[in-house]
Amino acid sequence: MERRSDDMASTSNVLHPAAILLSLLIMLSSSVSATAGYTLVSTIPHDGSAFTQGLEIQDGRMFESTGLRGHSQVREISMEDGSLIRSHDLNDSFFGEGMTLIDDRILVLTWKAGLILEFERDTFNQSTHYDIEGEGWGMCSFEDRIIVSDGTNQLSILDVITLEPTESIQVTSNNSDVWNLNELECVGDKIYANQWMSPFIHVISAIDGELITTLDLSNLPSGTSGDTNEVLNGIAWDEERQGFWVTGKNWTNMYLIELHEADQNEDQRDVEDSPFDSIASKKSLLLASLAILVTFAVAVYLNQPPPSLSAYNEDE
Ligand SMILES: [Ca+2]
Repeated sequence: MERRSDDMASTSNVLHPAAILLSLLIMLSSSVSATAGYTLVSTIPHDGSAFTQGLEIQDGRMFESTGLRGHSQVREISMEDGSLIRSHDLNDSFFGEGMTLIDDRILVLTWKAGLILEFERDTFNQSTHYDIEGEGWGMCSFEDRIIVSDGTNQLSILDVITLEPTESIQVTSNNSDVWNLNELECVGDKIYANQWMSPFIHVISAIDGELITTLDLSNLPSGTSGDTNEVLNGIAWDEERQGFWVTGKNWTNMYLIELHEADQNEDQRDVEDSPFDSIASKKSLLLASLAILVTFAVAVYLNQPPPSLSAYNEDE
């Protein structure tokens, strides 16, 4: 018993080289999955009465969909000063959600009505509608497919013409599901997703649903009323300015940000309040803890007390 307790004591004081190496490998792997950074490029006003659910830019024109029954609209917004150019009220029974544009079609999701509404882009006249299963939260589109979120960890893929579902993507991060996916933006081979009730935008592979990185926008000034529903929601890619416009529900500003997905921008470190605020930092802490546990387990498994302690035991 005494020898065993001595051996156990040795593992807590002396690290075997293999254990140290393993720990370093785990620590290094944790530093690879960094949080994305950003640079704030421009700020313009945003209608504080707009419960933003969808945001998209097409050919230098910005469109927005808003929610809440009796207040849901599809709108066109000036990208110069954020002013309202025109709007169309949705039926009072609809709670508007995300939106996307395909050529001259504007598609607007409804939350629980099981419908996607289609409007003519230049008249805002409703042209048709499509049935969907379940809830509608966010939407974006590539040339050949539409992506729809429903607040879960699943993204549905719809045909651009029929809006029939063709398949789905499960969004994961290191085999853990990523939930509450909301407003979306499709750019290149990636899907950018607001996470409901968080300041995060997740960057997701459109190929396999794997989380690539996460952007923490908690330092952007948000809504002014203190209402907890005033969360970040709304992301649109500005092709001309090569940045993302972001805003939130009832936010009074919109922000153009340049995204640094590899966290190579030192400025971002100044933007973050605390390293413990970011998902990546939390992940690093988790992995560091795991590294310590693995170190301990390997040392116990190897069961090799240091020479000094072995000598002490032999002397006994
Ligand atoms: Ca969008």
